[in-house]
Amino acid sequence: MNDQEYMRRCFELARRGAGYVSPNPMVGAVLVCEGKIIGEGWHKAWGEAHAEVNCFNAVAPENQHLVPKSTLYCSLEPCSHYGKTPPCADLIIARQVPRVLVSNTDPNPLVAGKGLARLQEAGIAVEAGILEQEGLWINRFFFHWITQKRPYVILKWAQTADGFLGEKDKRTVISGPASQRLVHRWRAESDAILVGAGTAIIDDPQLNARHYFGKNPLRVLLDGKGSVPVTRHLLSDEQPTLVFGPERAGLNSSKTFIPSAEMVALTTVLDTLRQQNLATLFVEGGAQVLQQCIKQGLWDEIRVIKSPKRLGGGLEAPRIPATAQLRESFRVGDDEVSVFLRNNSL
Ligand code: AOF
Ligand code: ZN
Repeated sequence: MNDQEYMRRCFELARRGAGYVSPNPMVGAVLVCEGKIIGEGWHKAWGEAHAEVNCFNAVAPENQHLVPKSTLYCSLEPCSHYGKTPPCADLIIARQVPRVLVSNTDPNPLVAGKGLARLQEAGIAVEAGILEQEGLWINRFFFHWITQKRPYVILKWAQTADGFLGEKDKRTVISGPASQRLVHRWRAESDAILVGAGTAIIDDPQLNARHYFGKNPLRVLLDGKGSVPVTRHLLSDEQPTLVFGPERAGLNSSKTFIPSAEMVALTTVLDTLRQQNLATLFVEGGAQVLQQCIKQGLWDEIRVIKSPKRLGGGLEAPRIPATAQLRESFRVGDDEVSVFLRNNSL
């Protein structure tokens, strides 16, 4: 295997942390001695050990003597700061690894090149930029979080082939069962999920990841007028919901209210989420909330599921902004999924 292939392995391992590490990056590490992988690790959950630590810990006792002859591949620059764990750069130096290859440097101001510098000062051969674009893509939420200091906003909707979200004032099933699974994966990989009052009333969604695996995102409801009946899932079940709107009596303690204007300001929502370290927001509707996000430029990615069904009328789907860049398009069952990006440097 060559350097790129080992780095791809780091990315695969890193992805295992999806949904669990935010707002930290997903990071994978692989230790290679004479063409053989002797250790692999990844950052498994926020606040827990970094990828490098897990990688060293995975080396079998009989291979420990090989560590000072190995190359460490790491999808992100090893850290140099005391955070919730000690600096990985110090561990790498202590374990006498002679060579370290990374994909991305860490934009976190606490690290930002200092990790690589420390390794070099200790005489370690260092190379950065291996599959850099892939690394930036995989960790786009993290890079956005560090540089923009607000959650990465993903808009999602399902529409018919003739451009409708559904019939007016009626729950309409548009996408197929395979797309539903994909949506639940997207939910599991998001920190928070947002809907407006109309969707909560008409669709009564649960907004959890029950058809996939992994954690459920924090549900966020815009209910400035307090019009959502307390019998709806978002207000009545056991899962937490953050509600922007007037407090309602008699609900269980998993519901939190934030007083707001009748027309809840999206910037206030994003600010509140940022303060709670929630780095990704998945917006599932309805039409009005999606339109507002687009109008105010508060989006980073749009995921559209297009079904072959036709409705001939109803609630119109939002228009994709002219500046959006199509990143990928693929079929899921009978549906077509398209992913658009705002930032075309990715
Ligand atoms: C690494 N390896 O696997 C990760 C790194 O609060 P802490 O101590 O967990 O530090 C979090 C920061 O460390 C995070 O913002 C990012 O800069 C870096 N993440 N670094 O060497 C890892 N996850
Ligand atoms: Zn670290």
